[in-house]
Amino acid sequence: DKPTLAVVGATGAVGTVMLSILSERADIWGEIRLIASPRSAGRKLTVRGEQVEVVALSEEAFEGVDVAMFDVPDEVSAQWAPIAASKGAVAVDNSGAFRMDPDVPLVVPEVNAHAARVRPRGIIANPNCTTLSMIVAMGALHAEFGLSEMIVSSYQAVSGAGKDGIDALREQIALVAGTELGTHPGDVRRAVGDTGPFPAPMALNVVPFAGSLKEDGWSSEELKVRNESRKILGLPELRVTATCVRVPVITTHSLAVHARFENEVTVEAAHEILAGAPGVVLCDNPAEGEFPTPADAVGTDPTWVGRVRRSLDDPKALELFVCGDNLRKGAALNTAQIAEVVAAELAGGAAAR
Ligand code: 11C
Repeated sequence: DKPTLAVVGATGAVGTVMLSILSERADIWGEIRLIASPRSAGRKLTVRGEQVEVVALSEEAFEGVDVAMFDVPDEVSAQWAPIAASKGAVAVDNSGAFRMDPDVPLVVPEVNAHAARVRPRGIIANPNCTTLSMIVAMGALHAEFGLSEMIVSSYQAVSGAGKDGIDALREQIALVAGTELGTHPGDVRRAVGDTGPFPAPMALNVVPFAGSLKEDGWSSEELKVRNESRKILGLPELRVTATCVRVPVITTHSLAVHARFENEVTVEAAHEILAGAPGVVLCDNPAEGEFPTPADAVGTDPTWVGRVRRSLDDPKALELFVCGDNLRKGAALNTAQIAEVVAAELAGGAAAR
């Protein structure tokens, strides 16, 4: 029998992308049950070309479910993923609620698929989209050269803040289009007025803050990049510094990475590794204007890597620019891939709980 999959948060920004990804990938699932808040119950959504009615989140909704994906806010996952697990499902959670729990593996199948098998709580966590947008490429380079430090600057799309973020940027672009704004201090801010979920205008601007403020001036996003990279790569002492910046892009996060390794590196060797790494596309020919940009990477599955250079002052360090769709590999696709790893394991009969 094919396993039963539940998608919790089916109507949200990531949930919507999830339904199209489930419709595109190999059809390994029996029933796909769509679960959302009671206010969305009864709506019909299309998955695998069929209309499926959304059911309200409840304990009974998890009856007979083998794998339950959660694309919901942290507090909803914190409450409901353990309930799904207690009902016998493996919960694959895309929120931040369990990522740093030592009893919950944090999985990127191209990097550490093996970790998914050890899940004492019956929960597997999916990383933050910013970490995910670079970690497949960094995992491949680490496997060859041994990573010792990363200094990261992100250029994050507004859809990382959900549908409200997309709506805010679209409205702001409409307000500034065709004007001469952007030439005097504060003119864009006054024209835009309410900045929505962002702490400053997003149109005609870049904003050096994403997430919430944590200790010593770090943002939650910057700490997630550090902590999650360490856990996924199995390098608890890895030196990681991130500065997370929001840019006026709808979808696809970009990151500039300074990566230092245990061993000397060459651009040629890095190119060869990246070109052969599953889930990575090398796009690095600046003489021909070829490098990744969010406008070209959006809607695609791989991690796009370009601008690979060896640091001029350090033969052990590389500079690179990476783009990844934050709603696909950054969220829904990675969750779907983890669920597929679990389904394959269940089919093999190897219980891991
Ligand atoms: C953003 N990366 O771009 C965030 C959104 O921990 O899953 C995802 C937050 C998370 O705003």
